[in-house]
Amino acid sequence: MIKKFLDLGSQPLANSYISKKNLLHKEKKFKLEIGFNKKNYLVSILTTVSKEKMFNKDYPYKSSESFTMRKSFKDLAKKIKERFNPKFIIEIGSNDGAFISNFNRKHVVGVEPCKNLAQITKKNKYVTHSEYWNLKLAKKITKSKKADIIYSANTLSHIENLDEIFNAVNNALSEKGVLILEDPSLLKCIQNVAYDQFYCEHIYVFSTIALKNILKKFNLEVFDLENTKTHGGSNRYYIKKMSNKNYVINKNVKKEINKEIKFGLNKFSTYLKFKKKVMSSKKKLLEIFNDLKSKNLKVIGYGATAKSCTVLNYCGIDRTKVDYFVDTTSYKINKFLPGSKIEIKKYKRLNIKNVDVVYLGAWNFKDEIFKKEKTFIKNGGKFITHVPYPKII
Ligand code: JHZ
Repeated sequence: MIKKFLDLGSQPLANSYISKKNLLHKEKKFKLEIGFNKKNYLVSILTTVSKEKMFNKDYPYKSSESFTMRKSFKDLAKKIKERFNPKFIIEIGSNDGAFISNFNRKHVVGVEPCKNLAQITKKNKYVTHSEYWNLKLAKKITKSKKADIIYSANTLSHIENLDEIFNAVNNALSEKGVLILEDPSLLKCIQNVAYDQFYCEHIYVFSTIALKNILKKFNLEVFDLENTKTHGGSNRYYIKKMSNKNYVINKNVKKEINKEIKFGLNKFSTYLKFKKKVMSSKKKLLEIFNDLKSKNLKVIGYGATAKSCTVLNYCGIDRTKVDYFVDTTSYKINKFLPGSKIEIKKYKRLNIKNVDVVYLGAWNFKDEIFKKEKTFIKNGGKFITHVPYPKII
């Protein structure tokens, strides 16, 4: 039933940054192929990696690293308080606490299997279960009361067994409770040729039409939806039990569904067109890098993202094309990007004296980065982005 439409080659684990002493070790690689399920419209990667290999005590990504994400979580927390006035919130994938830290400790519980991240919220006195979300854990957390809100951002797309997730959610959510999910939008990903949304951790990139089909099995339904700018364009879904008549279904749900169908997210041919665009994106990006090299310009990368791993390894971009990356995440500094083995250095404000062109690994934070680097831009510094098509800006 799942038909493959894209092959992004053999890829290392996207978040497995290499330390200097392991640089010569052979990296384990996995096929990165993407497929479309014609029955429920779900788009997924075809070879999955065990969750223990990806989400463990060494997980490098921290949501709080960016101002954009901190602001997005703060604004949402305010909205949730005003609209739902919840007394008991569970966050699945609480990371370093960027969302839960906006709530009173009495009202919120985090679930975070990556022990290094859970440690941060525990230290800040937030109840955190350092386990994978499942039915057993859901029952344990909601033994005395069910949740008013269950929130999960950029986590559901990382969990292979969706049945397990929604079974557990159904059990933990009160009858009048609301599940809020936030993940990159497939429509935006395809429209923007942002093929780097696909990597080992992103098992799914959801469309509303696929999510609707999955939720139906669990008697859950989307009653409201917001398009957000985070992570290159995401959807925030407000979901309730079908039996809960407290909320009417907002018109914008149908509107989004119509938009997706009009674009063709329910048709395999759309994904074949996407594949062609991805292939020409690779060609164009390589032309840009080769041209810069022929002019002897100094090129570095900005934001050693998980997404960059897909681009660098699919396009075959290595140290011969990009000198090094800069990143603010302490865990990544002085390590090397998986596969391409490009070094990651501690972020320092860009200076035209040291660098000519900067590849935006974190293109999803373009506005935040451009604001920060306005002097570099004013002095003639340039950036490369591959979204929505490779160009120098
Ligand atoms: P960012 C991760 O993906 C992994 P990545 C994960 N699988 C996922 O789904 C998303 O996050 C949510 C740095 N940076 O958010 C910080 C600067 O150095 O695009 C980060 O390393 N300076 C969980 O890795 C990276 O860029 C800056 O000014 O693709 C951004 O990573 C800013 C703004 C960021 O996610």
